[in-house]
Formats: sequence, structure tokens, C-alpha cells
Amino acid sequence: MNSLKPPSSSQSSATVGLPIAQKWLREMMLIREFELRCMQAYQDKKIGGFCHVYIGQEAVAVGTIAAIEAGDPVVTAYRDHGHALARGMEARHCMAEMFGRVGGCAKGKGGSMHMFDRANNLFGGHGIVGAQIPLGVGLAFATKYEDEVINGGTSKRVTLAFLGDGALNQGSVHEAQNLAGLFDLPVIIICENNGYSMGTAISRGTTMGHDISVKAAGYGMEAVVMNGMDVLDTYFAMKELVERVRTTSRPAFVDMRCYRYKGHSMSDPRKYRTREEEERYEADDPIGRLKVHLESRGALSEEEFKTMQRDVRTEVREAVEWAEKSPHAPVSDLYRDVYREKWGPYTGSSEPEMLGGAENCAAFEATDPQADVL
Ligand SMILES: Cc1ncc(C[n+]2csc(CCOP(=O)(O)OP(=O)(O)O)c2C)c(N)n1
Ligand SMILES: [Mg+2]
Repeated sequence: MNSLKPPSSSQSSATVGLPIAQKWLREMMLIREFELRCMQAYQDKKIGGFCHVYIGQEAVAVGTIAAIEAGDPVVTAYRDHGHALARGMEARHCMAEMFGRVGGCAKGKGGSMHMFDRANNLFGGHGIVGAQIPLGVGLAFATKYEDEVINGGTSKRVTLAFLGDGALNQGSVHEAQNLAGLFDLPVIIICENNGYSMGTAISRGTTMGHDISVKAAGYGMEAVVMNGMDVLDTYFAMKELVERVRTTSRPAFVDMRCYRYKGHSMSDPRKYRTREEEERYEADDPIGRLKVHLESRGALSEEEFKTMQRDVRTEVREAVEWAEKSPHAPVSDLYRDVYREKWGPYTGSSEPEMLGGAENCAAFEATDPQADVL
């Protein structure tokens, strides 16, 4: 048998070929290695600004994104390197963005929290807690409108909108869920429930923290609890849900149970939880789990695993080298690709305008009363 089946508890009839499962193992290992190198580079002050690593949650990005199509939009929060890599962004573009270099996916202007990849339908990377959920609902509205109204067919794309458990308490998340329910929007809101919002445990900050899935009922949304520590469980459960949402065009909510091994950000000493708790989750590591699974099927030898490890190390080392060689954006580019609202009397349009390069810089400073705070 050269394929894997869903756990017996699942209704799914999908199977996964062993080569695909091997690919997922490599993807999770690439994300892990990428982030370990990011932590190092951050400590060496080669990466500036904020940096939130995803270590421990790799199975979520890999398992969920494997269950959608290339044309399906994805939007997420600031812990976004794993999603970007799982969506197909090249490690060097992701790393150059971390380093603030022009070779980055956002030309180095976004950094860690703002991974964008239009070609792969990844719409960020967002730093305002919860703000990406209205965007995700908007993306689902846009795909449905385009498929049904503009193209006169049926809605066929599904948006994945990720958020953290802490973001669940943001007002705009609830407004967006209400609209998703009212308008029958094909969006899956995936709450990466790692148990903590910075240093606040979910039980201290969120009502019904022991079962957040019940919140979805208020918006008429189906809710599913998934095991985000196991890529196979995640994939099979998501595959089923994605197909249902694609067919019914009804929104859904996922309580994705997972754990981040490291601190909230690089400056977090993790005093709010015990080392025993961390070790308990680390012993159940998603990479180790899939490795054992493949080994037990005779689909992975120790030698093959080591080769995979060497491979991802080389890929990430080359990404760092490439990022370091990529130049910083020139100062004249500071205002390029920046939206600004028009100032002054109404000109007949409230559309924001897109700033060009250096030529606009002087005009911007001359007309914008806030320019000196930039
Ligand atoms: C609107 C807003 N409020 C507060 C913050 C500061 N902040 C950044 S991350 C965070 C915690 C979010 O936790 P969670 O949603 O569980 O995501 P996780 O970090 O666990 O992935 C807070 C309060 C912010 N960025 N935006
Ligand atoms: Mg959290």
C-alpha cells in the first residue's frame, strides 16, 4: 500500500500518496530550519523589527494549504513565515524580506510580519491583531462576486483566513463573521489555537476558552476542531471541510489545536508557562510524528531523513547568503508603492493614489502635513 488513509474517526475517503507525505515532511523541516536561522540572524542583529516564529505549528500551515487549490486566496497574521513557505514562496525571497532587502517578497519594506505573494495568492502577513479576518471575508466576497456575477458561473474558490486565539476577541473579527454568515461567503476561518495570546493563557482572556468552536454557532457557521500537531489529521479534516465549503459556499470555523514552542516574539522570556508544559508538546512534535509514520510504512529510512535534513539546511543557508547579498532599498524608493489618501478639497474621487518613486517624494513632503513624522 503506497498511500496513507485518514484516521478511522474521519469521514474522509481521501488518501495521500507516500511521496506527497514525504514532501510535507520536507516542507515542515524547511520551515523549522528557516526559522531557526531567522532566530540566529535576529540575535546577530541582521534582522530588525518584530519577529514571531512558528516553530511547533508547522503542521497547520502545511496541512491546511495542502488541502486547497492554487487559486484559493490565503490571508494570515504576523506569524506568517510558515504560511508563505507552504504556499510556495521561495525561501530566498522570504529570507530577503526578513533582512529588509530588495530581493524580498515586498522589496524589504514589510519584513517578518508582511509576507505577500500575489502569484501564489497569499495576501499577507498582517500585524494588527484580527485585522486580516475582514480582509479574508472581503477576499471571499470578491471571488464569489467574480465567479458568479462577473463570470456568470458558480462560486468555486475557497479563502483561508488564519488568526490566533487572542485575535478572537477583536470586534472586527465578529463583524466579519456576521457578514460571512449573512452573505454565504466561502471562507474558512482557521483559529490557530496555541493556547496563548502573548503571555495570556486562553482560559484567562477568552470566554469558553476550553471550547471556542461554540462561538461559530452564533454566526450560523459550521465549526470543526482539528489536531494541528499532526499534518495528516489536519490535511484529511481540512480536505473534507474545504470541499464542503466549496460546494455549499457557506463559511466555516476551525479550532486548530496547536502549540508554539518558542516565545510570542524574540523578546519573550516565557515566564507565564512551565518548561514541563513545553516539553510535553515538544515530545509530540509534528515533524517527529510524520517521520515515525513514514518509517513504519517503510517509506523513509534514517539515511533518507538525513539527506532531507542536509538538503533543507543547504537551501536555507543559500537563502541567507542570497538575502545578505541583496541590497537595501535606496532612500529614493521610500515612497514607491505606497498608497496615500488625497488631501485637500474633494477632487471628484476618493480613490487613494499610488505613489511612485523619488519624483513624488518632494511633492509628498510639500503637501502632507504628517510627512515629517515618517
Ligand atoms: C489591535 C492590536 N492589539 C494588540 C496588538 C499587540 N499584540 C500583538 S500579538 C498579540 C497577541 C495575539 O495572540 P494570538 O492571536 O493568540 O496569536 P499568536 O501570537 O498566539 O500567534 C497582541 C496583543 C496588536 N498587534 N494589534
Ligand atoms: Mg495564540
